[in-house]
Amino acid sequence: MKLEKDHIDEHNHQLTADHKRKFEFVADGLKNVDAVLQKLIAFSIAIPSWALGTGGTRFGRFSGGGEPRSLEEKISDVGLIHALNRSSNSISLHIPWDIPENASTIKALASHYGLHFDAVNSNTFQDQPDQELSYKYGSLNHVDKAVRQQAIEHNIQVIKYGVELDSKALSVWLSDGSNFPGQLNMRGAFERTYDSLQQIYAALPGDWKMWVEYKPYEPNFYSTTIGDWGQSYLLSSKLGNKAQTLVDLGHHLQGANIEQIVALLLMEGKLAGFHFNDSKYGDDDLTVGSINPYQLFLIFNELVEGMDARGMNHATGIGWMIDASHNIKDPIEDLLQSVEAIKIAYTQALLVDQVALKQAQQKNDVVQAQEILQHAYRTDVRPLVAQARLLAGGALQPLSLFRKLAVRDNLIKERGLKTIATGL
Ligand SMILES: [Mn+2]
Repeated sequence: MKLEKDHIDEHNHQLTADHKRKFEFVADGLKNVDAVLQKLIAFSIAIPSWALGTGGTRFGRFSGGGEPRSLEEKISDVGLIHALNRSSNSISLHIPWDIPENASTIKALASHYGLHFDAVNSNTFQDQPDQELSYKYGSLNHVDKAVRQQAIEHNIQVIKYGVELDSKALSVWLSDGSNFPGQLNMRGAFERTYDSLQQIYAALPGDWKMWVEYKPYEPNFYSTTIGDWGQSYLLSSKLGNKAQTLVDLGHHLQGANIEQIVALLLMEGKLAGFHFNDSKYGDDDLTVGSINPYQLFLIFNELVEGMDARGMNHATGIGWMIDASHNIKDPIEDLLQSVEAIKIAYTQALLVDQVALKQAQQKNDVVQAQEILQHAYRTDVRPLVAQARLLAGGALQPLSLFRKLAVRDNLIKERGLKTIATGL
């Protein structure tokens, strides 16, 4: 289904008076409104190809209907999201769930919707039907060289797919690890992983990056070979400048201070980017901002301050991607909510008075420092985000327009009720 410009214009027209009043109220108190709006217009978040279908639980999967049946339909769904919010201009592919059979056709289709391809993701955490050797006991850290070789070759194949699509990064997440003490020699597992990654790194084109993701547990429950940011940082440092650490918000033990991790990785030039989601207990992969929006704001505060300190472009300096998957929401509605939550947190961070905050820190004025942060966090910035979207040609209220146009019903009519998208 393609969204017509008339739909958006009519929707915006109906909401203009109310929006204008709210925007002027919040803009009135700000010094740098135009600069904030320009940054918001430039800021875009990649949509992963696996988030467009309803995700599964360990116990079952409940399709919502009208799910994309092919890569082409996934691109069409991202195109729809981008037309509504003008902030989702790229798609991140997972290989082999979404193999681009004909790269030039796929690229042309994406560009028809104003999209390009973000990082490509390899998969050595499950066996594919035609696969010779199993990853049951690991992939890049496997004790058998032949299994490692198979996993290395898969990653190199993923790079080749990415090159055809003009991607610029390979994202590597491994489930390698052990379920029980004694199962693995930890040092040996790390060294084998490093050796395998070196061979993949050698196959990266000159302008590419390797993003090394970490995760403390699940599916392995005793040790994960790249278990935390220190282990990822160690690998990416040993590998070289093209390797960086990828932070997935759900991949931390409870209570971890993610904003501090982010601040230090950024300081070292080793922050690859983000996989956004939210969680209460573990790697829950819930909608961004649904559980702990204050943490998201604090992370963005470190990002904005740290990127400005290094003279980095907020929009392009690191990778921004959603990595969520759940089973009860309409996937497109969920992604619209996620992008909105990210943009709200980013806007709030842009409003932090960094000069005053530094002065308060210098004077050890703890109370004032908290006031400054929370003043920004408690500002209702939604009219600013909406105004940026309006200027960029999007809908003032993407979610309500999606519902008003009965997009999902149309997709079900087109694709059927029992469709299931590839993915977990
Ligand atoms: Mn992730």
